[in-house]
Amino acid sequence: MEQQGFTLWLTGLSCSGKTTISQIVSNELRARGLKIEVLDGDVVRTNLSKGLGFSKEDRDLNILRVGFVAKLLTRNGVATIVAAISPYRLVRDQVRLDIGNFVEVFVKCPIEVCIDRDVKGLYKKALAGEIKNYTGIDDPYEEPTAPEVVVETNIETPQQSAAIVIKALEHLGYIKPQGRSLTTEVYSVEEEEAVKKRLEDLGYL
Ligand code: ADX
Repeated sequence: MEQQGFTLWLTGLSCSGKTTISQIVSNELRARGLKIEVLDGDVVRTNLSKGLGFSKEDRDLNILRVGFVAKLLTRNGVATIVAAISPYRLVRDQVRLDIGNFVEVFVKCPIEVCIDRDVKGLYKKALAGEIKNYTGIDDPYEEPTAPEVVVETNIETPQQSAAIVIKALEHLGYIKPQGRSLTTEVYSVEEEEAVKKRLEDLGYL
């Protein structure tokens, strides 16, 4: 059977864990033999969206461009993973409609934890007023109202969050269920229980 394309869209604050989860998920899907492309905000902004800033207009334009590419890939059977803050609900819903096979993942993490992580030191600059319009500081983030998946990266390990995403894709019928994950199968009994509990909460078990 030919692979069905879909777009897995990870939205969430900066430092919430979108890139980390997208890497684990893409490795797992690749290991299962799927064709994969990852469109990561940080990378896209160095080429496809080079020159765009962080006003609402520029962010929406960025998301529409990424959405357009994701649509082309999706209709050609590629498992497409997008990792972008995508803070505005309306444009996220617009690309959802346009793409069709769309799985929205809310990568949820309290802003305090994101500030604590501050991988690139940009929150520090934003809090010092050196960067303006930083998402979560002085710029909005509109949480999804009906995402297909929610992962909580302040209480789950990246492996657990990735496992929840994979299970959701299986549940939604985009990928074939597989007894054992090839790359996410590294957690303990306690972690396995936590994943199971989350999937039950999501209504997937
Ligand atoms: S989006 O809002 O248009 O979806 P995107 O995911 O592409 O954002 O880019 C976010 C990345 O840009 C962050 O990871 C961060 O490194 C960097 N960045 C620079 N300025 C800002 C800002 N004002 N707000 C958010 N992220 C910023």
